[in-house]
Amino acid sequence: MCGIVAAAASSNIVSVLIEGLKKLEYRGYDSAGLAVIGSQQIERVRSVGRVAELEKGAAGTQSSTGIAHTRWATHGAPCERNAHPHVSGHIAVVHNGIIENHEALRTELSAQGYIFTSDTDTESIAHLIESVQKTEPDLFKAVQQATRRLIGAYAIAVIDQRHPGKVIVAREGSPLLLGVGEAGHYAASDASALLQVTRNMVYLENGDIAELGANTLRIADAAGQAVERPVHVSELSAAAVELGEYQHYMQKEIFEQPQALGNTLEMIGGSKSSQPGIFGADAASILADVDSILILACGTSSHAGLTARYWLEAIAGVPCNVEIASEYRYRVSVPNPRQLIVVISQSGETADTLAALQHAKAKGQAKTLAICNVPESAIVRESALRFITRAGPEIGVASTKAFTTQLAALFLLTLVVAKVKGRLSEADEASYQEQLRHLPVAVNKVLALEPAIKAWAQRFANKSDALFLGRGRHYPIALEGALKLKEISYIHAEAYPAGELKHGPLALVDANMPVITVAPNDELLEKLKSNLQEVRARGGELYVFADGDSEIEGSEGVNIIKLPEHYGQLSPILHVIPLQLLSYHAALVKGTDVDKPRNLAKSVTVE
Ligand code: HGA
Repeated sequence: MCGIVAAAASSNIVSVLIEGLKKLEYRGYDSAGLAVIGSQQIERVRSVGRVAELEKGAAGTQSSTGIAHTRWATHGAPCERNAHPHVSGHIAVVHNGIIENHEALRTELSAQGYIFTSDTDTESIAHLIESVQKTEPDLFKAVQQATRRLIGAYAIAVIDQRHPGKVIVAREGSPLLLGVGEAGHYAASDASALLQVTRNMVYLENGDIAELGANTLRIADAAGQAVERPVHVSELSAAAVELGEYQHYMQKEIFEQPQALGNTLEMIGGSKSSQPGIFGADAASILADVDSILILACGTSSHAGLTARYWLEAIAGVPCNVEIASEYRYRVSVPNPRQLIVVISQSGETADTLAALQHAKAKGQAKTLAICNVPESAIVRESALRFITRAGPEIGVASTKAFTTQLAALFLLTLVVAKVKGRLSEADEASYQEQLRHLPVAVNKVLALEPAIKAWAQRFANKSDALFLGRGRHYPIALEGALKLKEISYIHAEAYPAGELKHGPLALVDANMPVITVAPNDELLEKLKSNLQEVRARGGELYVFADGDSEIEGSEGVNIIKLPEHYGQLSPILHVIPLQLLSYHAALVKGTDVDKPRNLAKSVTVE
């Protein structure tokens, strides 16, 4: 999604803006632009495509004050005319979010004589601020007044040629944080863009407006009162967002999974592993009274939720439902104050998941838990309980290590709920803990299967469709495998519970349809084998991921890779890894942009 970088400093900031945008590239974008206070007038450079293009166009531009943007189009095609910043008179604006009343504003401002040169909702913000300035020349106050008229979500940064040395930023719904550096003040959509200049970050609240100068910073809250927001020292390591020896972030992140899981499980160690306190100080009392669980999430995170449903009902004996956040937030549902709402999001800024959380709370559901990879994110701040996965920054758009660490967190939740409810025997607890501790080693062994998986990928990368099958707690893993393949290789893929095959999808099976099957050695394997026969009987080519101790052998049309260990309840965490590698290698064969697949964005901060 869109990325914002802004700076007001004592020396030239153009390279800071460009470097910042490069760090935000992972969010996904289609065009980029920047505007700076020039010697005579605002100087603006925009380009379609990569930030590297913008960098060329901005060569020679110098200023100590400026704003920059990577755009992921929501209103108006991705083209230079629609790229941000948008200019009105002396001012320039960049924006992340959606202004829902932009049509009404466009009509009103056009009637005042403003000429719109883009199709974006954002341009109405620029003209609105300019129009307010006719009666309110103070830029800070003008932005304050203008934002009160905006309906929707926004993070904006504004400069005005008549107020050199100042950047005004504001946020409502969309992410924006400030950096307090030695030589200036900065703003960005996430901390990775600002690590080049400072580790001191200030997180803005919804409704906040801030004025950044080289040596000054002031913030007003939604009510217009001056406020101090605490400075956090970011623990993000600059190296964590570098590619290092890898060709792609997705590849790096797949191979970081043993470490990410180790880090996520590190704080648990020993007998404390099933203690409620790992979810927050109030977890014991909140969980004791819980009678059911509702998991709300989008995309890959929803697949983590679907897997956890099998664990929560089988191990903890608590009824669990999983719902797509964008569905839940708009449907009439029956609130249950004793239900635990679990929201899952890598970034913690996913617009639909955040809105679903707020919707649940507004309906009186106060028992909320966030599972998230970003400690300071909105979803974490707004939940009663929290578990921070320690996957480290995930840059590839297709989620990998965030997913497996979410699964680890959800398994811990299962153990804690089971224990609070008196449904976890000491022996089971000890055995699950042992499996968790061993998980990084087990994942490493699965990663070692890469050469065989790569060979498979070469064979079916030229197919246009693929079917994924799984059963039980591995059905969501089949869903995740299909999603990964779609996202980065653009091969159409669908996942079904294997038992559903004969209820429809079998009609699609022929020699051109690879059928990828997640087939661990669990209680459903024999049933699954029958489903595989149904595929073979129709000439379908099977690619089966089994376990080392399974009695299942390869034959004509049946390709088998065996995972070294059979991992019981935690097996979904291992079985998703070959599917990640399969999509990655299929995408490499197809030559797609693995880390930034077309049309997609990383932090989905718009609805
Ligand atoms: N609505 C604006 C900004 C889009 C955005 O925030 N994407 O993440 C536009 O379409 O330009």
